[in-house]
Amino acid sequence: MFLSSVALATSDMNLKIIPSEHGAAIQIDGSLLHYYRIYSANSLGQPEWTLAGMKLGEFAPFVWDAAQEDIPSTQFYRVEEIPRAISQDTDEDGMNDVYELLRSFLNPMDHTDAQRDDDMDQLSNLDECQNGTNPSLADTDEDGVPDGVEVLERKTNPNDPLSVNATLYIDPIIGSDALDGLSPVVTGNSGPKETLAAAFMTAYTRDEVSIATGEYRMDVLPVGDKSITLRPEGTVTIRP
Ligand SMILES: [Ca+2]
Ligand SMILES: [Ca+2]
Ligand SMILES: [Ca+2]
Ligand SMILES: [Ca+2]
Repeated sequence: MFLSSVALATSDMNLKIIPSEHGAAIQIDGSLLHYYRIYSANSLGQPEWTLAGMKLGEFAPFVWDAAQEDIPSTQFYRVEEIPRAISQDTDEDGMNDVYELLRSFLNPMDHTDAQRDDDMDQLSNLDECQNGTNPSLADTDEDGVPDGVEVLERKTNPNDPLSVNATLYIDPIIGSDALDGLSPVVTGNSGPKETLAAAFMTAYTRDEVSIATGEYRMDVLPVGDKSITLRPEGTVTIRP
């Protein structure tokens, strides 16, 4: 393996070529305050350097081994040092390089991971980055309501467990179980549920259920172990 390295950065970063089980590797005397972009080229005269890898600085000198990264070994390498505090977004996917490097399932050189939903909570990884939620945990604040439901449906704070409370509405006249239950009036997909069962099924613990005047059937109510507050708004009759 033939390695050459040219430091681009403003600091006096120390690079060394060291032996590795694949031939040779670059040892970077990095710092925790920086991250590094490693470029490769087939000849030093080549005008375009190709981005071959990225790595966070570590406490001690660390090694970047081209063979382990599946990069051809007969190349020249160049290392660029960038302060973490002014992280760039190399793949231009909206998530900055340091955010991605800190999470092993993200790749700062692949923009397609921004639209993936790795924890299946309805928020893409980019949405999670922008909302400050955990992209590998479906319910960041552990209040029982998934991140996607909080951000997209309820407009509650996904990072505050006390923001879980929502009022669900039921109305036997204007309601429909196809609506989301989050509004007392019908606008688009929003509006009251029609049945007690549908409202209780949709509710999360610490929600209130506002029950409009009217007659309701006593369904088998799927409350489970939820703790829900019921608020009758007038004369509510429940018949078998
Ligand atoms: Ca990115
Ligand atoms: Ca997600
Ligand atoms: Ca999440
Ligand atoms: Ca939550």
